Amino acid sequence: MLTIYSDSHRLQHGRSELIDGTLKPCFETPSRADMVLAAVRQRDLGDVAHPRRHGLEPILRVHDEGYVRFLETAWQRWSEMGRDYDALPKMWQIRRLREAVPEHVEGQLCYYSMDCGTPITAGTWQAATASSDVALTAVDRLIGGERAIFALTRPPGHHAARDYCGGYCFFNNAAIAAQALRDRGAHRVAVLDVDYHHGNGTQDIFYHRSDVLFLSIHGDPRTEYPFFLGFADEKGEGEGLGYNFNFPLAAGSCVSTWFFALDCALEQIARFGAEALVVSLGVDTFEGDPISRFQLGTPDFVTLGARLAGLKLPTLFCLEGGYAVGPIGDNVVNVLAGFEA
Ligand code: Q9C
Ligand code: ZN
Repeated sequence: MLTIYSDSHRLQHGRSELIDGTLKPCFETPSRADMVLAAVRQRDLGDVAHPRRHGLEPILRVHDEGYVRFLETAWQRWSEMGRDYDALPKMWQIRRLREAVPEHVEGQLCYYSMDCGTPITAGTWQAATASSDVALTAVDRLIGGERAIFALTRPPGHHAARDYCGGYCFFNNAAIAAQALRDRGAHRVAVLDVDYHHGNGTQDIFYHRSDVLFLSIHGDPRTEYPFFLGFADEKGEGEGLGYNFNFPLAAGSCVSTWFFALDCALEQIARFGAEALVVSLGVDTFEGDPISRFQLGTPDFVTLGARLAGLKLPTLFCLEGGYAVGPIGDNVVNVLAGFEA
């Protein structure tokens, strides 16, 4: 399987996130992508190609222009105030506060974010646009006739909604790819999110649409991040009613429970008649993940890949989460190798 990869991911290297009431070193690190690339090479998955630049147009198909311009200018405006540490928001536009977009960069940082774990740094814009270019180049190759492509996207994307960042995500690579597939002729596209966390951003982007089916298997938001979305009764709205499926599973759920949910999701994708599949591939479902609580073992990821291959669809894998850095490469490559076996 071909991998698309860019070194520019290293430009996103946040210092800290607010976790358990204290600033801790970011879990989302450059070493994650380095480890995945090393495993791709070591296990001979296939060629590794660099992305081609696609510009902002395909990003603006799913993201709000004000949000995109904010990300483009945020670091410069922040650092002009004499700050050289990461930009993190410290309050939000909660109930009964005014909804207008603030003028000041600090207010905008709060307006365009969902949490305190997603630092904007000097290299964020370049890394995030490169990550989307990785996904879009994978789309080019899929349209060109490849059966499956691995987009080694970092920073990840699935928590980024139309107009906010969060959960270590800035641009929603999987959503941008799904939209690009639609724009280039696929009538129905399914996005399956197997990351431990609900793909709130992807759900947000496609919630009112029937041409992109979104399905997510994740830790129950009653106890797990992102808390405010990902419940089973979110089924889509308007045209999109019946095209959104959430499979929240209790934290600590066993492997067979997880695979039962996967079977339900695959059945819906087949029923929908998808012409292409985008997989938001987080491996934070791993038993050893430091911030998540499912129990998949390294060999289970081979099974996941094999089941996905059973759909017999052109498939684009986008990397999302996975924070057990040592095993992340084997876990990811197991999915891809299982798909190809
Ligand atoms: N301060 C992905 O797996 N954890 N994102 C809560 C917030 C955030 C995970 C900490 C988890 C986000 C792509
Ligand atoms: Zn995750």
